[in-house]
This record gives sequence, structure tokens and C-alpha cells, in this order.
Amino acid sequence: MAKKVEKRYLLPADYMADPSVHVFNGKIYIYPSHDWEDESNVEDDSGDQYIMKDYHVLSIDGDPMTGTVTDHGKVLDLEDIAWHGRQLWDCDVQEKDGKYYMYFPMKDKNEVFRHGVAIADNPAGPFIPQPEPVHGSYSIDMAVLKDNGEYYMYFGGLWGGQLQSYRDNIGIEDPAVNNTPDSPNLPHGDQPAIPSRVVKLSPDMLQYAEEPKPVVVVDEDGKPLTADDPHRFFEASWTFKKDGKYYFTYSTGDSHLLCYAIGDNIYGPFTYKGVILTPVVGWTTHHAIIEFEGKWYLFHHDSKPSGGKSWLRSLKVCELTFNEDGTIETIEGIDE
Ligand code: FUB
Repeated sequence: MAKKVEKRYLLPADYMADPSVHVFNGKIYIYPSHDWEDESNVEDDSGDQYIMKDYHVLSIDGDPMTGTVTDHGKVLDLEDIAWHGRQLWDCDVQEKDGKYYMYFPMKDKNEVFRHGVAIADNPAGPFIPQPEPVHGSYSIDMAVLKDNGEYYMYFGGLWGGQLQSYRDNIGIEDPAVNNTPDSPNLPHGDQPAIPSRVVKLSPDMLQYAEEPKPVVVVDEDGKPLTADDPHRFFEASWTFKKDGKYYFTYSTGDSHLLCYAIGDNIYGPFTYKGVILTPVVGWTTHHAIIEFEGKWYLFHHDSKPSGGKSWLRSLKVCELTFNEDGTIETIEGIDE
């Protein structure tokens, strides 16, 4: 049974989505994608409606439910990235040795998603992009977890996110063409679902330190979730650690849920545990989960303020409750 909880819209004056959230120097910073609408906006199954062209950074003074939200303005523009094609989708930022590293997906000039890195001296930017994408990078939706002094990037997304076009980190079809539910390499029925990926980053934070590995979500019997399971991974990975366990959380895309699975290892496997958030207004659902001053918070987005336009989303936050056994109370996505 999903619980209705108090939620707060964070930035009513602008449309932003896909929040990645971290506490740096005791303050909450939000790294969203910046939704946009113009004449090139076409809604389809490959995500052509998501035409984001820049990133802003937001911060919150104190309590996320009540504190003042500051928009630090534009910190990176598509035009400043040498290899740019289009679409700056969900990014994330991590700190190492006083530098802040932004990881972002963007289509290159061949319409293929690659990962870029941009560096700042301050969590509020500006971020200066590296001249080339990360070697061997592919697909979308990065989230970087710091653990025992190492940094691990989770990534991947189906359909327009192009993940189905890769097996064992090798392209098996043209990602720019096979980017819809009709892609020939999407599994069906009781075939195993396509997993997210995780990869350790190099000490300089600019490359992969190893080959990306599959993040397998299994049921209570240890069997990988199947392609027809409404709880299988689609996009929007976000991993955090609580009481020594790793929580791998994600969006199920076309079944519109935020789900979670728990594991003992950063690489998984993760055992499916349940739904965090039921469907919201709008097609996509995407989130971040953080602990701040002893409480846990879910940041996410919906399309209610834009009247349901899936490509114009608004950021929200609410408290998240853990049960004694480490499971998460399901939150109702639709508010009155
Ligand atoms: O914002 C563009 C895409 O929509 C993101 O990369 C996905 O996670 C979905 O929210």
C-alpha cells in the first residue's frame, strides 16, 4: 500500500528533471537536467522530446523541505563541448581532492550517446568540459558512488538511451537507428532483462578503470528479473549505502515505477525488494536518494505543473522512511 506524504516543488520558476543530489561541505547540491521546449520538440519513443541544452546547479540552505533553494545559473552549455551533437541528459557530480567532476551523457555528431566529463573547483561550477568523451563509453544516466575511497559509475538506459545496442560493452547494432521499443536486440517475455552497468573510475576520474560490468537484479530465488517483469531495470540508476548494504535503485521506464534492490557488494547481484514511488504525472520517473542530518530524502520529478507534458518536468522532494528490516515504505506518486 503506497503512502501519501508531504512533497515540495523545489523550483517552480523553471522546468528541471533527473535530479542527482549530493551533500558537499554540509550543503545539499542538486544537479538536474534542464528541460526545454521549442519548435524542434517532437515526442517519440526514442526521446526526441528531451532536447536539453545546458546544465544548472541548485543548492538548498538547510532542510530540503523548507530551506531556500538557489539556482546558481548555467554551469555548462552544449555549445562549449567540442564533440557535441545534442541532448544533455541526466548527469551526476562527485568530489575528489577538492575538484568536482561532472559526468554527463550527450549524443555525439553521429547521434550516439557517449559520456563526457567536466571539471570545476566549486560544487556550484562552472564546469569545464574535457575535449573528448570517455573511451569506450555508451548509453545514459550516470550516477557515481564513492565507496572506500574509490568511485563507481552506474549507467544505462533502454530505448532512446541506446543500452540495448551493446553486449559485453561492444556495439552490436547502430544505436542511432535501433533506439525504440522495436529494436531487434531488446529481450522479450521470460528472457533475462537487460541490466544496468557499473564501472570503477580511474584514479584521475577521467576514464573507466576497467570494463563495465552488468548490474544484475534477481528475485528472492536468485533468478534474474525477466524482460516482461514490470519491475525490471529501464534507466535512472542511483545507488547508495545504508547499514553496510548497497541499495541499487532505478526507474522501470514503461511501467513508470521507481524500484529498489539490495546487495552486499557494489557490483551486485542485488535482490529485488519493492517499489519506492508509484507512477507520477508524466511518462518518465527519475530520482536521487540522500541522507541529510539524520533523515532520508527522495528527490524526483513529475510533469504535473506543465499539465502533463512529459518533456517539461518539475523537481520535487519528500522524506523517505525505512522500516526496521531495511526495506523502504512505498510512496504514492500522485498528489491531489
Ligand atoms: O531526461 C531525459 C531522460 O528522461 C533521462 O535520461 C531519463 O532518465 C528520463 O528521465
